[in-house]
Amino acid sequence: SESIAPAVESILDSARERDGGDERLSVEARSFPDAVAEAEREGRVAVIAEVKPTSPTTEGIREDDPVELAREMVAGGAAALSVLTEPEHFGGSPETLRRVREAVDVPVLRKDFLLREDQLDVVEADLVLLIARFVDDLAGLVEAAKERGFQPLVEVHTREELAEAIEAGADVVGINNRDLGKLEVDLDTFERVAIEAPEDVLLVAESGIGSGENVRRMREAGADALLIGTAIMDGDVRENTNDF
Ligand code: IGP
Repeated sequence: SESIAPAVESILDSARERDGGDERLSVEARSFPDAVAEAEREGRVAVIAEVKPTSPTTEGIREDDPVELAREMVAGGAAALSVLTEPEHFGGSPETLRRVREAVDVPVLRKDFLLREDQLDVVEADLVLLIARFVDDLAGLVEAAKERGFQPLVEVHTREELAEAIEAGADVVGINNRDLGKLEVDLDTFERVAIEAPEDVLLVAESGIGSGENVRRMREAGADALLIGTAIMDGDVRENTNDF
C-alpha cells in the first residue's frame, strides 16, 4: 500500500492503544443535513468550523478556551462545529467536545482516528469522523455508528475510497484535500473526487480552505459544506465564518 507520513503512523499507533467505552452510547443527534439546509436558506455557505488546538503541521499550541472559541464560531455563522478529541497530536480531548456540545446548539463532529466500534462509546457527538483509509471494516463501523444514533462522516482522499464509502453506506462524505501520505494539501483533490459522487450524498470539502477564492472553487466543484480549521483558528475569519 502507499506510504504514510511518520507523523500519521504515530497517530495511528496511539489510536490503536486508545481505550473504548464500557457502555454502548445512544445519542440523539442534531441533524447535519438540516443545519446545511438552514444555512443555505439563509444565504450562508455551510461551514463546519474546527476547534483544533494543534496538529502535526501546526507550530505551537493555541491557548484559546475551546468553549469561548466555539461560541464565537457559532455567533459568526458556523453551521456546525468539529472538535478534535485526539489528545497526543492535536491537543484535543473528549471532555472538550462534551463542554463545547453543551455550550452550542449546532451539530458537533467528533474529529478523531477511530478504528474500533468500542471507541465510538467514549463521548456523545452528532457526527463522527471515520477515515476510509484507516478503518478495516468500514461498512461495519458505519453501521455501528448509525446504530448508536451518530451520523457518520466518512473521509476519503481518492475515487477508490469514495466508492468504498458509498458501498459502506455513507450519506455524508468528506473529501480531504490533505494527503495523509505526504501531508500536503492540494485543492484539486476535491475537484477530482467529487465528480464521481452520487447526487444524494452530502459532500464536505476538507482542509486547506483559507480564502474566498478557495471557498468559491470548492462550491463550484459541488461542496455542500466546507470544513475549515486553520484559517478560523488563526483568527483570519473567526468573527464571520462566511466572510472571506
Ligand atoms: C481542517 P484545515 O486545513 O482547515 O486546518 O483543515 C480539517 O480538514 C483537518 O483538520 C482534518 C483532519 C482530518 C484532522 C481533515 N481530516 C482527520 C484530523 C484528522
